[in-house]
Amino acid sequence: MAAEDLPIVLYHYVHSPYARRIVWYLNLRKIPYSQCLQPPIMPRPDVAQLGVAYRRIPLLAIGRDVYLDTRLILQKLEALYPASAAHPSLSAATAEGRALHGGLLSAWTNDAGGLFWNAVSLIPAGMPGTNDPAFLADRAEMMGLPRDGPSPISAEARAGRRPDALCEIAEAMALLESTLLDGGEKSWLLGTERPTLVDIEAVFVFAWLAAMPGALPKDTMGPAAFPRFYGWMARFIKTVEAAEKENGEAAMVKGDEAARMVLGSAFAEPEGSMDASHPVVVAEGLQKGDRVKMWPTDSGSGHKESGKLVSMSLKEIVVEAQAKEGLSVRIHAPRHGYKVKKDVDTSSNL
Ligand SMILES: N[C@@H](CCC(=O)N[C@@H](CS)C(=O)NCC(=O)O)C(=O)O
Repeated sequence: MAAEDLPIVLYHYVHSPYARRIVWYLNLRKIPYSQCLQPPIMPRPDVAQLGVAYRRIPLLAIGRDVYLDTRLILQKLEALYPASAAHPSLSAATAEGRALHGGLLSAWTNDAGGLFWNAVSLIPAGMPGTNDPAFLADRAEMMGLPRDGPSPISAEARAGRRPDALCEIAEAMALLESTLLDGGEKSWLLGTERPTLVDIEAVFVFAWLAAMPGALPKDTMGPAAFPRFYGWMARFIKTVEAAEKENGEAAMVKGDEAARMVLGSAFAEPEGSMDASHPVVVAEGLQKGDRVKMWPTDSGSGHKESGKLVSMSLKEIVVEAQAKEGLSVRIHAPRHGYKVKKDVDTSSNL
């Protein structure tokens, strides 16, 4: 069965800037999907019943394959849903554009110390929900810290980092203003007629901040300071809102229904194989079928997938894990930012 015929389920919550990347993408390409809304803090039993330990948002299931991390999710959607008149591609047509969205921009925005992490420090003190002790304890756990210790994202801690974070974000706005948005009338960063993945990669952190009153100082970092940048961001928001309206809201499914959809499906991809020359495969002596643990290294590292290693390449790690009722799912993570190790605990599933 072609991937296009399988159900897509997005597990997310609406305020997640990472989830917005996927919602924008799906709407711009008019790819139908269902959404299973999740609480903003753990536990997430809807995800657990798939046999998935990952604690971050979003996750995307295509049939019985579950994809972690928006960087891999976007690549997979591009590969599994080839461009057609009904679903136009968002890939860049040029090598420079593909280099930007194929890794350079996503490292700039996502990796430790990148734009997303600085943006977290700019969340205004009074932002609803962010001072809730349960939220702070949850996010401390996500960062591998004691739940009851001083929070690295309390309003006070954020205020301490604010000046440096403002510099990082201002520098990033100035870079776009003076390079990709410089010169001539340009709607999108690559000068294309429609937005591309480059726009999605570059805009998501800024769009999140711009929607939080008080996050950015208007005088020094507003439209007067960066007119082309703000014009581009406003165009992008307008375009994705129009696409969302045109497609209608994605069907909402509860956790049990979502699990039935996922577990009752075929796999979206063939099983894949092990790249025998992969440096990690060689160093760890990994083989297909090994029982392994797999986890992200930047945050949420305490939540480790546990299952059977299915395939590994320079781009991706795939582990088969036990879901409910004796069924399994294949969990895909990008190699960048993830670790896989042989599991010495033989009581783990599969
Ligand atoms: N690199 C990941 C980052 C995802 C991420 O950090 N998501 C945030 C929400 S925006 C998260 O999961 N926060 C903790 C949580 O919701 O449990 C990706 O691209 O998907």
